[in-house]
Amino acid sequence: MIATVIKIYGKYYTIENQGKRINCTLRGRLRKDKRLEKYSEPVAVGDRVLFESDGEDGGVIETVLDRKNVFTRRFKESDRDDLIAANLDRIVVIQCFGKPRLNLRFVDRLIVRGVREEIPVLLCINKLDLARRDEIDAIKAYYSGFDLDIIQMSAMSGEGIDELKTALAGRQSILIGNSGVGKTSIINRMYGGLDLKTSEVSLSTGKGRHTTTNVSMFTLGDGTRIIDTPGLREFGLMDIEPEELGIYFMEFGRYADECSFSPCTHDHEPGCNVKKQVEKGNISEERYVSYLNILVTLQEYYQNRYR
Ligand SMILES: Nc1nc2c(ncn2[C@@H]2O[C@H](COP(=O)(O)OP(=O)(O)OP(=O)(O)O)[C@@H](O)[C@H]2O)c(=O)[nH]1
Ligand SMILES: [Mg+2]
Ligand SMILES: [Zn+2]
Repeated sequence: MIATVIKIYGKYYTIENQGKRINCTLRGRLRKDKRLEKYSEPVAVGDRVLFESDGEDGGVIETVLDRKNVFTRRFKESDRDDLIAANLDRIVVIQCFGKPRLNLRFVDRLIVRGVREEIPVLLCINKLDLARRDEIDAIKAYYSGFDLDIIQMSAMSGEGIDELKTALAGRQSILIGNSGVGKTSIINRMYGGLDLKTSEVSLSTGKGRHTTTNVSMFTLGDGTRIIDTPGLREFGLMDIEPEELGIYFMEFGRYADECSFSPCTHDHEPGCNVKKQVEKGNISEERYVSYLNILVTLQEYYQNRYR
Protein backbone atom coordinates (compact mmCIF):
# COMPACT_ATOMS: atom_id res chain seq x y z
CA MET A 1 0.00 0.00 0.00
CA ILE A 2 1.09 3.58 -0.68
CA ALA A 3 1.04 6.35 1.93
CA THR A 4 2.50 9.79 2.58
CA VAL A 5 4.88 10.52 5.45
CA ILE A 6 3.38 13.26 7.61
CA LYS A 7 5.58 13.32 10.70
CA ILE A 8 8.83 11.86 12.00
CA TYR A 9 9.75 11.29 15.66
CA GLY A 10 13.22 9.82 15.97
CA LYS A 11 12.93 6.41 14.39
CA TYR A 12 9.14 6.45 14.19
CA TYR A 13 7.25 7.64 11.15
CA THR A 14 3.60 8.63 11.00
CA ILE A 15 2.19 8.00 7.56
CA GLU A 16 -1.24 8.69 6.15
CA ASN A 17 -3.19 6.48 3.82
CA GLN A 18 -6.64 7.67 2.74
CA GLY A 19 -7.14 9.69 5.90
CA LYS A 20 -5.95 6.91 8.19
CA ARG A 21 -2.79 7.34 10.27
CA ILE A 22 -0.34 4.54 10.73
CA ASN A 23 2.75 4.52 12.95
CA CYS A 24 5.68 2.87 11.25
CA THR A 25 9.29 1.93 11.66
CA LEU A 26 11.71 1.49 8.75
CA ARG A 27 12.72 -1.77 7.16
CA GLY A 28 16.45 -2.02 7.98
CA ARG A 29 17.68 -2.45 4.42
CA LEU A 30 16.15 0.92 3.49
CA ARG A 31 19.08 2.63 5.19
CA LYS A 32 21.39 1.05 2.63
CA ASP A 33 19.38 2.26 -0.36
CA LYS A 34 21.89 4.15 -2.57
CA ARG A 35 19.35 6.84 -3.56
CA LEU A 36 18.77 7.74 0.08
CA GLU A 37 22.31 7.49 1.44
CA LYS A 38 23.43 10.92 0.36
CA TYR A 39 20.99 12.62 2.73
CA SER A 40 21.06 13.08 6.48
CA GLU A 41 17.83 11.11 6.82
CA PRO A 42 16.54 8.19 4.76
CA VAL A 43 12.94 9.40 4.81
CA ALA A 44 11.39 12.87 4.93
CA VAL A 45 7.97 14.37 5.46
CA GLY A 46 6.25 14.47 2.08
CA ASP A 47 7.76 11.18 0.93
CA ARG A 48 5.50 8.65 -0.73
CA VAL A 49 6.22 5.21 0.64
CA LEU A 50 5.19 1.60 0.27
CA PHE A 51 4.37 0.01 3.58
CA GLU A 52 3.19 -3.20 5.12
CA SER A 53 0.43 -2.86 7.66
CA ASP A 54 0.32 -4.94 10.85
CA GLY A 55 -3.45 -5.08 10.46
CA GLU A 56 -4.04 -2.41 13.08
CA ASP A 57 -2.55 1.09 13.30
CA GLY A 58 1.09 0.09 12.94
CA GLY A 59 3.34 -0.98 10.10
CA VAL A 60 6.73 -1.01 8.43
CA ILE A 61 7.93 1.25 5.62
CA GLU A 62 9.38 -0.95 2.87
CA THR A 63 10.35 1.46 0.10
CA VAL A 64 10.54 5.17 -0.59
CA LEU A 65 9.08 5.94 -4.01
CA ASP A 66 11.12 8.09 -6.39
CA ARG A 67 11.01 11.71 -5.34
CA LYS A 68 9.89 14.53 -7.58
CA ASN A 69 12.27 16.84 -5.72
CA VAL A 70 13.86 17.33 -2.32
CA PHE A 71 14.12 20.34 -0.06
CA THR A 72 17.53 20.34 1.59
CA ARG A 73 20.11 22.58 3.15
CA ARG A 74 23.81 22.04 3.69
CA PHE A 75 26.01 23.40 6.42
CA LYS A 76 29.78 23.76 6.52
CA GLU A 77 30.37 21.04 9.05
CA SER A 78 28.40 18.48 7.09
CA ASP A 79 29.18 16.29 4.12
CA ARG A 80 25.54 15.36 3.63
CA ASP A 81 22.51 17.33 2.61
CA ASP A 82 20.17 17.92 5.50
CA LEU A 83 16.85 16.61 4.18
CA ILE A 84 13.84 18.62 5.35
CA ALA A 85 11.00 17.53 3.06
CA ALA A 86 10.26 15.90 -0.29
CA ASN A 87 7.90 16.22 -3.25
CA LEU A 88 7.03 19.89 -2.95
CA ASP A 89 4.90 21.94 -5.32
CA ARG A 90 5.68 25.21 -3.51
CA ILE A 91 8.17 26.66 -1.07
CA VAL A 92 6.39 29.33 0.93
CA VAL A 93 8.92 31.57 2.64
CA ILE A 94 7.28 33.34 5.55
CA GLN A 95 8.51 36.69 6.81
CA CYS A 96 6.67 39.32 8.79
CA PHE A 97 6.30 42.98 9.61
CA GLY A 98 7.01 43.86 13.23
CA LYS A 99 9.13 41.27 15.06
CA PRO A 100 11.20 39.22 14.26
CA ARG A 101 12.80 41.64 11.82
CA LEU A 102 12.40 41.19 8.12
CA ASN A 103 15.37 39.30 6.69
CA LEU A 104 15.46 39.40 2.91
CA ARG A 105 18.96 37.90 2.77
CA PHE A 106 17.48 34.78 4.29
CA VAL A 107 14.67 34.87 1.73
CA ASP A 108 17.26 35.12 -1.06
CA ARG A 109 18.93 31.94 0.11
CA LEU A 110 15.63 30.11 -0.04
CA ILE A 111 14.92 31.49 -3.49
CA VAL A 112 18.28 30.07 -4.62
CA ARG A 113 17.27 26.70 -3.26
CA GLY A 114 13.87 26.85 -4.95
CA VAL A 115 15.22 27.92 -8.33
CA ARG A 116 17.85 25.20 -8.21
CA GLU A 117 15.34 22.47 -7.37
CA GLU A 118 12.78 23.98 -9.76
CA ILE A 119 10.26 24.39 -6.96
CA PRO A 120 8.28 27.66 -7.27
CA VAL A 121 8.84 30.03 -4.36
CA LEU A 122 6.15 32.22 -2.87
CA LEU A 123 7.11 34.97 -0.44
CA CYS A 124 4.46 35.53 2.16
CA ILE A 125 4.78 38.51 4.47
CA ASN A 126 2.66 38.08 7.56
CA LYS A 127 1.56 40.54 10.30
CA LEU A 128 0.35 43.07 7.75
CA ASP A 129 -1.57 44.64 10.64
CA LEU A 130 1.83 45.88 11.90
CA ALA A 131 3.18 47.12 8.55
CA ARG A 132 4.39 50.58 7.74
CA ARG A 133 3.93 51.92 4.23
CA ASP A 134 7.68 52.44 3.71
CA GLU A 135 8.40 48.82 4.61
CA ILE A 136 5.97 47.59 1.99
CA ASP A 137 7.54 49.83 -0.65
CA ALA A 138 11.05 48.71 0.32
CA ILE A 139 10.23 45.06 -0.26
CA LYS A 140 8.73 45.80 -3.66
CA ALA A 141 11.83 47.80 -4.62
CA TYR A 142 14.16 45.05 -3.44
CA TYR A 143 12.54 42.49 -5.74
CA SER A 144 11.80 44.89 -8.57
CA GLY A 145 14.04 43.04 -11.04
CA PHE A 146 12.09 39.78 -11.30
CA ASP A 147 8.59 38.57 -10.79
CA LEU A 148 8.62 36.90 -7.43
CA ASP A 149 5.14 36.05 -6.17
CA ILE A 150 4.55 38.02 -2.99
CA ILE A 151 1.50 37.86 -0.72
CA GLN A 152 1.05 40.25 2.17
CA MET A 153 -1.28 38.99 4.81
CA SER A 154 -2.19 38.84 8.45
CA ALA A 155 -3.01 35.68 10.34
CA MET A 156 -4.44 37.97 12.99
CA SER A 157 -6.84 40.08 10.94
CA GLY A 158 -7.35 37.45 8.23
CA GLU A 159 -6.41 39.85 5.46
CA GLY A 160 -4.78 38.04 2.52
CA ILE A 161 -5.65 34.58 3.89
CA ASP A 162 -7.91 33.74 0.96
CA GLU A 163 -5.20 34.70 -1.50
CA LEU A 164 -2.78 32.36 0.24
CA LYS A 165 -5.37 29.59 0.40
CA THR A 166 -5.88 29.86 -3.33
CA ALA A 167 -2.14 29.73 -3.96
CA LEU A 168 -1.81 26.55 -1.91
CA ALA A 169 -5.01 24.77 -2.98
CA GLY A 170 -4.52 21.18 -4.05
CA ARG A 171 -0.75 21.40 -3.69
CA GLN A 172 1.92 20.13 -1.34
CA SER A 173 3.70 23.14 0.16
CA ILE A 174 6.20 23.83 2.90
CA LEU A 175 6.16 26.89 5.16
CA ILE A 176 9.68 28.04 5.98
CA GLY A 177 10.91 30.98 8.03
CA ASN A 178 12.50 32.15 11.22
CA SER A 179 10.86 31.37 14.54
CA GLY A 180 8.02 33.74 15.43
CA VAL A 181 7.04 34.92 11.94
CA GLY A 182 3.70 33.15 12.34
CA LYS A 183 3.92 29.95 10.29
CA THR A 184 1.77 27.97 12.68
CA SER A 185 -0.61 30.89 13.24
CA ILE A 186 -1.21 31.01 9.49
CA ILE A 187 -2.13 27.32 9.38
CA ASN A 188 -4.44 27.77 12.38
CA ARG A 189 -6.13 30.73 10.72
CA MET A 190 -6.53 28.99 7.36
CA TYR A 191 -8.04 25.85 8.75
CA GLY A 192 -10.06 26.16 11.95
CA GLY A 193 -10.11 23.30 14.42
CA LEU A 194 -6.39 22.46 14.33
CA ASP A 195 -5.51 24.67 17.32
CA LEU A 196 -1.78 24.15 16.93
CA LYS A 197 0.52 25.64 19.53
CA THR A 198 1.96 29.12 18.93
CA SER A 199 3.77 31.54 21.23
CA GLU A 200 4.68 35.14 21.52
CA VAL A 201 7.87 36.66 20.23
CA SER A 202 10.22 37.49 23.10
CA LEU A 203 10.03 41.16 24.04
CA SER A 204 13.67 41.31 25.05
CA THR A 205 15.26 39.72 21.96
CA GLY A 206 12.55 40.30 19.34
CA LYS A 207 12.92 36.66 18.36
CA GLY A 208 10.56 33.69 18.35
CA ARG A 209 10.64 30.93 20.93
CA HIS A 210 10.98 27.90 18.65
CA THR A 211 7.53 26.67 19.49
CA THR A 212 7.10 24.18 16.66
CA THR A 213 9.62 21.39 17.15
CA ASN A 214 8.81 18.88 14.41
CA VAL A 215 8.31 19.03 10.67
CA SER A 216 4.72 17.91 10.14
CA MET A 217 2.17 17.83 7.40
CA PHE A 218 -1.49 18.77 7.59
CA THR A 219 -3.70 17.19 4.99
CA LEU A 220 -6.85 19.14 4.31
CA GLY A 221 -10.05 17.98 2.73
CA ASP A 222 -9.51 19.58 -0.67
CA GLY A 223 -6.20 17.79 -1.28
CA THR A 224 -4.15 20.70 0.04
CA ARG A 225 -1.11 19.57 2.01
CA ILE A 226 0.82 22.03 4.13
CA ILE A 227 4.04 21.29 5.95
CA ASP A 228 4.76 23.28 9.09
CA THR A 229 8.39 23.48 10.19
CA PRO A 230 10.38 24.58 13.23
CA GLY A 231 11.81 28.10 12.86
CA LEU A 232 15.13 28.12 11.01
CA ARG A 233 18.03 30.23 12.22
CA GLU A 234 20.15 29.75 9.14
CA PHE A 235 19.93 28.25 5.73
CA GLY A 236 23.17 26.77 4.39
CA LEU A 237 23.78 26.46 0.64
CA MET A 238 27.19 24.80 0.84
CA ASP A 239 26.29 22.21 -1.81
CA ILE A 240 26.31 24.97 -4.44
CA GLU A 241 29.54 25.86 -6.24
CA PRO A 242 30.44 29.56 -6.30
CA GLU A 243 30.50 29.69 -10.15
CA GLU A 244 26.99 28.27 -10.22
CA LEU A 245 25.35 30.73 -7.84
CA GLY A 246 24.67 33.51 -10.37
CA ILE A 247 22.40 31.22 -12.38
CA TYR A 248 19.94 31.17 -9.50
CA PHE A 249 19.64 34.95 -9.33
CA MET A 250 17.09 35.07 -12.10
CA GLU A 251 17.30 38.77 -12.87
CA PHE A 252 21.04 38.45 -13.66
CA GLY A 253 20.22 35.93 -16.38
CA ARG A 254 20.06 37.73 -19.68
CA TYR A 255 22.71 40.26 -18.62
CA ALA A 256 25.17 37.56 -17.55
CA ASP A 257 25.29 36.26 -21.13
CA GLU A 258 27.19 39.41 -22.02
CA CYS A 259 29.88 39.23 -19.35
CA SER A 260 33.39 39.04 -20.86
CA PHE A 261 34.30 35.96 -18.85
CA SER A 262 32.40 32.72 -18.69
CA PRO A 263 31.82 31.55 -16.06
CA CYS A 264 31.77 34.95 -14.38
CA THR A 265 31.20 35.31 -10.64
CA HIS A 266 30.12 38.94 -11.23
CA ASP A 267 32.55 40.02 -8.56
CA HIS A 268 36.07 41.01 -9.65
CA GLU A 269 36.07 40.05 -13.35
CA PRO A 270 36.72 42.82 -15.88
CA GLY A 271 33.94 43.40 -18.36
CA CYS A 272 31.23 42.07 -16.04
CA ASN A 273 27.88 43.11 -17.47
CA VAL A 274 25.95 42.25 -14.30
CA LYS A 275 28.01 44.78 -12.37
CA LYS A 276 27.46 47.31 -15.10
CA GLN A 277 23.69 46.79 -14.97
CA VAL A 278 23.72 47.23 -11.18
CA GLU A 279 25.41 50.60 -11.71
CA LYS A 280 22.83 51.52 -14.33
CA GLY A 281 20.02 50.61 -11.93
CA ASN A 282 18.66 47.71 -14.01
CA ILE A 283 19.48 45.19 -11.28
CA SER A 284 18.60 45.95 -7.65
CA GLU A 285 21.78 46.86 -5.81
CA GLU A 286 20.58 45.21 -2.61
CA ARG A 287 19.95 41.93 -4.39
CA TYR A 288 23.43 42.16 -5.89
CA VAL A 289 24.95 42.75 -2.45
CA SER A 290 22.94 39.81 -1.14
CA TYR A 291 24.37 37.71 -3.98
CA LEU A 292 27.94 38.76 -3.09
CA ASN A 293 27.25 37.92 0.52
CA ILE A 294 26.31 34.33 -0.33
CA LEU A 295 29.13 34.10 -2.89
CA VAL A 296 31.75 34.93 -0.25
CA THR A 297 30.49 32.24 2.12
CA LEU A 298 30.63 29.66 -0.68
CA GLN A 299 34.09 30.74 -1.89
CA GLU A 300 35.54 30.56 1.61
CA TYR A 301 34.08 27.15 2.08
CA TYR A 302 35.33 25.73 -1.22
CA GLN A 303 38.81 27.23 -0.78
CA ASN A 304 39.22 25.60 2.61
CA ARG A 305 37.85 22.34 1.40
CA TYR A 306 40.14 21.91 -1.58
CA ARG A 307 43.28 23.33 -0.06
N1 LIG B 1 0.24 41.11 15.08
C1 LIG B 1 0.28 39.90 14.56
N2 LIG B 1 0.80 38.86 15.25
C2 LIG B 1 0.81 37.66 14.68
C3 LIG B 1 0.30 37.42 13.38
N3 LIG B 1 0.49 36.11 13.08
C4 LIG B 1 1.09 35.55 14.14
N4 LIG B 1 1.29 36.47 15.12
C5 LIG B 1 1.92 36.24 16.42
O1 LIG B 1 3.29 35.90 16.26
C6 LIG B 1 3.69 35.01 17.31
C7 LIG B 1 4.45 33.82 16.73
O2 LIG B 1 3.55 33.01 15.99
P1 LIG B 1 3.80 31.47 15.68
O3 LIG B 1 2.70 31.05 14.80
O4 LIG B 1 4.05 30.71 16.92
O5 LIG B 1 5.18 31.56 14.85
P2 LIG B 1 5.97 30.37 14.14
O6 LIG B 1 6.54 30.94 12.88
O7 LIG B 1 5.13 29.17 13.99
O8 LIG B 1 7.18 30.13 15.17
P3 LIG B 1 8.02 28.76 15.47
O9 LIG B 1 7.07 27.63 15.61
O10 LIG B 1 8.76 29.05 16.72
O11 LIG B 1 8.95 28.59 14.30
C8 LIG B 1 2.44 34.64 18.06
O12 LIG B 1 2.37 35.43 19.24
C9 LIG B 1 1.32 35.03 17.14
O13 LIG B 1 0.13 35.40 17.81
C10 LIG B 1 -0.27 38.53 12.68
O14 LIG B 1 -0.75 38.44 11.55
N5 LIG B 1 -0.23 39.74 13.32
MG1 LIG C 1 5.34 27.24 14.68
ZN1 LIG D 1 29.66 38.97 -14.69
